[in-house]
Amino acid sequence: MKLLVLAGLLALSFGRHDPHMKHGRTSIVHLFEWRWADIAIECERYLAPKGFGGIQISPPSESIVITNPWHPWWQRYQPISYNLCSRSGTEEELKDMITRCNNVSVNIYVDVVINHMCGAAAGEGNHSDCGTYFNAQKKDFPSVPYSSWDFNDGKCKTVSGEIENYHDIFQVRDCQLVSLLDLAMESNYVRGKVAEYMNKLIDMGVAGFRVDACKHMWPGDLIAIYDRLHNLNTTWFSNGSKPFIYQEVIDLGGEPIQASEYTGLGRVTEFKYSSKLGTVMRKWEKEKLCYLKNWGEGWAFKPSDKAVVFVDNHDNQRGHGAGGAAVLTFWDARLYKMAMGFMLAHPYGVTRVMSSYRWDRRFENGKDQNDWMGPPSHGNGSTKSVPINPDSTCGDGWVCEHRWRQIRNMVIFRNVVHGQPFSNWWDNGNNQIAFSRGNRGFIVINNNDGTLDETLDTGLPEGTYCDVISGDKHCAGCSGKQLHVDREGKAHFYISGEDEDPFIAIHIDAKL
Ligand code: AAO
Repeated sequence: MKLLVLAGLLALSFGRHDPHMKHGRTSIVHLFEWRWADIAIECERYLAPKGFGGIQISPPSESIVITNPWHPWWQRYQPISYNLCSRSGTEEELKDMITRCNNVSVNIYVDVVINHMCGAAAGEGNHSDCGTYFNAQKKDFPSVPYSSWDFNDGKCKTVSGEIENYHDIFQVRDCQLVSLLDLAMESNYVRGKVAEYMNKLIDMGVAGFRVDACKHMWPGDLIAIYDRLHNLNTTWFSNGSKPFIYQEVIDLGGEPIQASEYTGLGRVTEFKYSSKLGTVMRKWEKEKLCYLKNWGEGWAFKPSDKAVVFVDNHDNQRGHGAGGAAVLTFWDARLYKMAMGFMLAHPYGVTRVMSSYRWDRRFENGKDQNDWMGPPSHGNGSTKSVPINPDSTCGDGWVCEHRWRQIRNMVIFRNVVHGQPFSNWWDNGNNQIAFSRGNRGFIVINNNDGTLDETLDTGLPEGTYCDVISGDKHCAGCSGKQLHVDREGKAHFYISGEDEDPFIAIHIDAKL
């Protein structure tokens, strides 16, 4: 009996590790700062046809509005109410977007900011997305409502009231993260309010959550909240489905709080993946691609079924959070595409693709002075919509990495090889590697300066294949390189070290 109860409990919590993606889709795209109306149409015209499984959306809760600096992106990490009213749009628009994306089987995962409200110095008034009144000095958020009772101050033992030392687990959980008003999660009332907010989103049809700043909340408090969450809406999800939970816990080692404290509750964001992959691709710290042979748990990452992985995220692409200078972003397009190619071909983790906007980077003393800049905006600070160019890229400062051919086609590759084993590894002892995913896909990467000129075991059935990095398969043939796999599964690959994209990927659905 006891065993049965335990098995039941395990099954319950395991449910939160499942992203519930449909039709064998496998990847999330983070449409950072996109408006709901743009996301809705992107689901229908692009994400569903190209096989994206879900979207991480920016926090939908009403936040403070900051004008100095001018509407920084990070104002959205300072909620002042749980009204679904933000610079991405209204509750109606959010609802319409969730419905339309679900109708084409693209899941929505919501970035929820529940650890804190706005900064302690935010003042008083109605400088919020939708004009809701709050008073940060008095810790008064009447629209939730929260009052001074609902914050942690009594528990925090630092003089400043802020986290001063990440080696003290009590400070990290009970004090303010960068002076953000820290909610008292052990309070039944606060737990109830947070769960109410998340349940409203679940009932609207979202598939799960990216939970912000989990390191700063006690795992026990989080369990108490997750246990109150509804099952997913049965209009789109099977009966009894638990919301997918992935928790932002930055664990690069060296701190007492470890991501493993949270992996029983849901998945965690594996930051080592981002920082190490950048280091390897840049060949820093004597790293080489050939060392990627045991990538994953072999690199001291969390178990694959507990991790969400990414090459960069909205913080570390601009020097916030953690990962350091090694992190690759769209600014380093050549290496970035290779890193994305590797990530999407490799079986480890649930993959998240970043979709960014450009900003005016200005480095002084090694720091980007404009790391605060918000999304492309009109003069009044409202976010611009995303225009699509005739060549299917995005305009007006939106980067849309997810629409880059090399990345989009590797998202499809990952779906095609889903569930297939990592096999046929080859390397040259240096920065040239190749591997297959069972008998469905094969990738070759040349990060040496010299040429790769090799005949390799692909594991694929005989035939001619279209390289989905240099082109696309279409009805008339292939717009990129063509590769011939012989009866033994061998094919010859030639990749110059000077190629704009020095890698090749072929899969069974790109067989000509
Ligand atoms: C803004 C202003 C602040 C102001 C505040 C309140 O910038 O000056 O005090 O408003 O008025 C975002 C922005 C913040 C912004 C905030 C609110 O990034 O700049 O503050 O919105 O508007 C920690 C947390 C992690 C957090 C990360 C940024 O653990 O949860 O800081 N990420 C999330 C979001 C993020 C958001 C928030 C949380 C807040 O993704 O967008 O902030 O909602 C160490 C620790 C990490 C810690 C970092 C940075 O990392 O381990 O836990 O992350 O420090 O403090 C090596 C180490 C690595 C270390 C790193 C940096 O790499 O290996 O462990 O160095 O020292």
